Amino acid sequence: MKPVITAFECSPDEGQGLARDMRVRWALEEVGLPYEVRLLSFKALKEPAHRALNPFGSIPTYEEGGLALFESGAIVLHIAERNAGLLPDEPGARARAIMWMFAALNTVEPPIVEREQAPLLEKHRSWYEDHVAMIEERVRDRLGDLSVRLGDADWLDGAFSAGDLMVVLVLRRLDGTGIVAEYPNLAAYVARGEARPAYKRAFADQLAVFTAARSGD
Ligand code: GTB
Repeated sequence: MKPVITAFECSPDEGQGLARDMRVRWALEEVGLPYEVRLLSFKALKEPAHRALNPFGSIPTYEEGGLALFESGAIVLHIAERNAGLLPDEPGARARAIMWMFAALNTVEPPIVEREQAPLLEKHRSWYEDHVAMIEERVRDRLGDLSVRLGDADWLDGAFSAGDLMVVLVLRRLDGTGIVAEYPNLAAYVARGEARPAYKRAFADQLAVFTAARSGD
């Protein structure tokens, strides 16, 4: 039986692949696991049927037989642990790949999400410009450190892993800000991720959902 994931029926990112179902789609494509997608409206997200799967009423979720998971990081880790292609076999390298997944979600992503949300929540405030500048400094701190660690390597720790998948997609959330371009090795790293055939398939699939929703408007 194919796993079933959930995604927005009409994503607010207009198919740019910035919503978190992209992480799960890309992971499933990397390991070659066919899957189905259940599309949800914003209203359906908050209904009891979906909250039974995810108490926070958000996407993505993942169902496989009797197992139901939420949290994109937990879902990608589950996929990566059970299928070859996203985690090295050698125990130390495997632990480090998982460490990079956590670094993406717990260390790199938080100021990026804050940067993303500031215009939506605070634009009318007198201190808005100063606050955005302060958040962007925190984002640059993280990217500067990441850039130094990556150096001229292709991936963060040897072969491409679930850690790179997470870091690439977290950095993509800065699209449109110009900040990643300030670190040419990180910009090239993101481009390498986007060039992977599995990424392209995942991106095309989520874009097709948005395009179909638009054409039905
Ligand atoms: N920590 C959870 C995870 O990693 O799975 C976070 C899940 C989450 O926030 N999901 C969002 C959601 O369902 C979608 S991805 N939000 C609806 C709700 O909670 O009511 C976040 C997202 C949304 C839109 C854009 N965008 O338009 O660019 C980017 C990212």
